[in-house]
Amino acid sequence: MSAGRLTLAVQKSGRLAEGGFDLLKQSGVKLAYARDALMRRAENVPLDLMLIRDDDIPSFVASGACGCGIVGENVLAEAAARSARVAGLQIVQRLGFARCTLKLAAPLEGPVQSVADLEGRAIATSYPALTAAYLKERGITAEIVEMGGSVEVAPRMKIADAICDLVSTGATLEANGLAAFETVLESEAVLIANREALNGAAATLDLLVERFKGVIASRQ
Ligand code: PRT
Ligand code: ZN
Repeated sequence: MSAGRLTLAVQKSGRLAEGGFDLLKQSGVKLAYARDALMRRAENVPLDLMLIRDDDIPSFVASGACGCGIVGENVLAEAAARSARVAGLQIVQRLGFARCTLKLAAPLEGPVQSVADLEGRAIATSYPALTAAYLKERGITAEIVEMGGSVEVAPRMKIADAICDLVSTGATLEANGLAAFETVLESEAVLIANREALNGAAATLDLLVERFKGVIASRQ
């Protein structure tokens, strides 16, 4: 990371990458061609992109490896529940894309139809810290089964009685015979920053935020 240049962590590929690159393009940021798979340099702004998995973005920003990053609130909240350093990061700007909701869901007409029915049951999720915090707040004791993906198959495979997973259109739940009964977290992409790790590039962050705001306003 060179002094005076801002490093922005962006998902390498996926839903956040798509929206993130669109936003940067519409904000007038021109990226230089690069063979480097990890870093992309902007030509017309003192900005470098670091392309990583979305799950790694909160810790890269918290550690100061990147001054700022674009991440889903779901990933940020899960990481913040595990790390005080991540919990101390600031959301600088809400970005209005990659909207989704972390929901509790269970098989239609099964024994779990409400939060109270979760007592003593098993819940599959990729968000164990958020799920545990939610259950604790409601005084419910349940087993959390952590899964890296394909959480929606867990009830059918008898791995769990319910799931806590991201929903956008609801098509995945429907295709798997599941119905949502509770919202745990509403999420969208957000710009997070570590003000202590800006490396002399605070003005670039301000410029980026102003341009992002302009693009977001023009979309409404
Ligand atoms: O490789 P990497 O770890 O970077 O990518 P990833 O596979 O973890 O993430 P990716 O690209 O799938 O999602 C990145 C972020 O996009 C998430 O962390 C959310 O902030 C946001 N997002 C928005 C979503 C969805 N919508 C979404 N629908 N992330 C995942 N889903 C999945 C969900 O898990 C479920 O399997 O889509 C399915 C449900 O979609 P519907 O439309 O059928 O309801
Ligand atoms: Zn991920």
